[in-house]
Amino acid sequence: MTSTCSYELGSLIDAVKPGPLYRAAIEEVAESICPVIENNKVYQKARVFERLLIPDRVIRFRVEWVNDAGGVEVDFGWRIEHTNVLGPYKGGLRFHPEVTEDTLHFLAYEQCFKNALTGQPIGAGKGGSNFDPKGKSDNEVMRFCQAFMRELHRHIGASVDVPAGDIGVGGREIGYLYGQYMKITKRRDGVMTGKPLGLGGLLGRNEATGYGTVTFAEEMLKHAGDSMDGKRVMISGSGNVALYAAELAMEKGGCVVTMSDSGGSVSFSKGMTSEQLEELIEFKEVERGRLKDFKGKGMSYHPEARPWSLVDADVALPCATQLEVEKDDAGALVDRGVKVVAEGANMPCTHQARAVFHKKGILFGPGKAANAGGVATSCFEMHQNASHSAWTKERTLEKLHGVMVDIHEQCIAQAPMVNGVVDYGVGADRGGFVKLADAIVAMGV
Ligand code: NDP
Ligand code: 2IT
Repeated sequence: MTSTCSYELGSLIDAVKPGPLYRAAIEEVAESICPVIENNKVYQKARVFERLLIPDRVIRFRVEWVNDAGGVEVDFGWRIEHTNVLGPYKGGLRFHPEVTEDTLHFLAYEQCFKNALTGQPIGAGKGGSNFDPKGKSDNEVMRFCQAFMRELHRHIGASVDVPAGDIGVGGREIGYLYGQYMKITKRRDGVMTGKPLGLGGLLGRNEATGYGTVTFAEEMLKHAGDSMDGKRVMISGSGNVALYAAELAMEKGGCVVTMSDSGGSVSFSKGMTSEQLEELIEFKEVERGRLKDFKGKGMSYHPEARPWSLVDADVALPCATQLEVEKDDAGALVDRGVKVVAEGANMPCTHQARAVFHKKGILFGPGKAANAGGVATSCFEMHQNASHSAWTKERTLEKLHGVMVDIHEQCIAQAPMVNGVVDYGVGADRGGFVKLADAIVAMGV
């Protein structure tokens, strides 16, 4: 890929020795932005690409806590503060047994470009732990979160570093984390976003990522002279992003035909009804159940299956995790009739899957653009907290809509056409990069 770039990026990437996920994220961006750097001596002189490869700092710590049986548990904790050139470090925390430093490096890097695209004053970071909340009691989750914050509180601040949720970290976890922060520091300054409403959370933040993804997909459809109305929509995941993507897709006249979790997928022969979605939200958010135990009319459960080959669809929204759409899955999506893919998750489609979409003329909305509504709305929560005010849900959702339309426009402005379709992947990378690069140049060395 970088072999065609006259500005030598390949060896710079090798020097950083990224893990496989971080390497995939870097290489994708490098390919997109190479022409921008080649044509800009100022960026070359300031070495902006290199300066974005190495995070400002990586904080790694031990999290020790006591389980319900009285045993001592020990986990890793991380916070990667990637760049604060555009604003305070900003990005979620992920609690999942497969989390490694490589996972968080890739997520923090993606966050740089995504946050830049939002047009909000936010830098980029990511954190988390290999702790697995699944199967843990509420008290165990609380004790883990308190232990995590015992160290994290030293590093964060409302204008320094503002964490939020991600996989395995929702309102419950943010409540425990922020509660512990308040106890230790006696501050209630909104240092985390995605907070429960009583702790200063924002109406609409819960919905924001999924709603934003659907809004982005709809903008892609509109640009191609179409709409969401009547479309069959395949969704993966059944967590925060997936559930609210389903809600807005249905509100816009779409017919949701699949959902999934790490155990398998469900398909809906005539589309999920709004009653079923309401039950699923309760089942997942409150009862914390598994999809295999979620039963309903017109539903089939497919153990250990991804959704992509199960049913015909027009639109696919991967909203679970990274690398969940591989080359063969992309082929299956094409065979099933999908014309638009928008990533609710971070990097769910592999490079090879993206190549299939490009070759087949499928419209592809990368996560950096399509799921940016979550972090943009987090920034609204920061505004709300800093101004000691209370926003209405309508105000939040209206502003979220504006941000997503604007990101779509930025992508269009920067994107080349490939096989007659807009290359949103390149558009998003270039749009985010130029903002970061200009700020890095302005900052000096
Ligand atoms: P949740 O923890 O709420 O939900 C995650 C969903 O994905 C669950 O259904 C989970 O199933 C499934 N999942 C997780 N890991 C795997 C896996 N290895 N294989 C198959 N399924 C899996 O997380 P979110 O909805 O918040 O996050 C989903 C994605 O969206 C992530 O990529 C995240 O980085 C991204 N994102 C989230 C934002 C947010 O605001 N929350 C903002 C922007 C992006 P199970 O319960 O069985 O594990
Ligand atoms: O990947 C993401 O953008 C998130 N998990 C949300 C980050 C945030 O700070 O709201």
